[in-house]
Amino acid sequence: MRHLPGYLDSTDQYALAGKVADILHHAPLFQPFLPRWGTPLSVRMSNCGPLGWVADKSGYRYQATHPDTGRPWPPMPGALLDLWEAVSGYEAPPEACLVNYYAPTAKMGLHQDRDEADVDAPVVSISLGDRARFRLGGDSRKGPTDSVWLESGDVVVLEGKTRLAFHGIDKVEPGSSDLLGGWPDLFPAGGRLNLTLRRVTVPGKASVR
Ligand SMILES: O=C(O)CCC(=O)C(=O)O
Ligand SMILES: [Mn+2]
Repeated sequence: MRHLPGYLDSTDQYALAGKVADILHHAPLFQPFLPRWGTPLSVRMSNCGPLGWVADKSGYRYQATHPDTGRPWPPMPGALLDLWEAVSGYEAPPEACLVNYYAPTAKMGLHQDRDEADVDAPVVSISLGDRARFRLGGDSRKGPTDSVWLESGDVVVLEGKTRLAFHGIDKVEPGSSDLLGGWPDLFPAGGRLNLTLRRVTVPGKASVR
């Protein structure tokens, strides 16, 4: 994977966190559930862009509307489209930006990002707020893994051999950043945001899956 430490400086991080706060005021964090077991994930989510990723008892999928409010997702901020253009090397714009919010005790188990029809496009993700330990494995759940700490402002690109690699978040280090303290109504406990930009459909083809 490509890790770009400190890609966003503190001014850009603050501006982007403000855009995310606007998004969350229109499209509040929802509680995703593991489809087969119905257990809640510890991360809460929202999205912006034409499509959003959701997880509930009927499965994982992309859809154009918020699962609780039924409203379309807010548009993707221009800063995210620009960032994608600068780092993805991909011909077409992203269609979904998943907003993950990690409260201090949240984590994300090892998984692959593979609900996209287009797996040639990279996945680009941006970290804001508390640092977190990101784990990257190979193309099977059992293989060896490696880990790296992601700090606020870091960008990660999953591309090539790592596009479908297993990955997850082991833990967040509470209190390691004060960025989200700027929005106490949304993030009273601080924590971490991760924005994951994805191309969902193959350019020129209509279907989501
Ligand atoms: O929080 C992260 O850095 C990773 C998030 C992730 O893997 C996902 O949303 O699919
Ligand atoms: Mn992922």
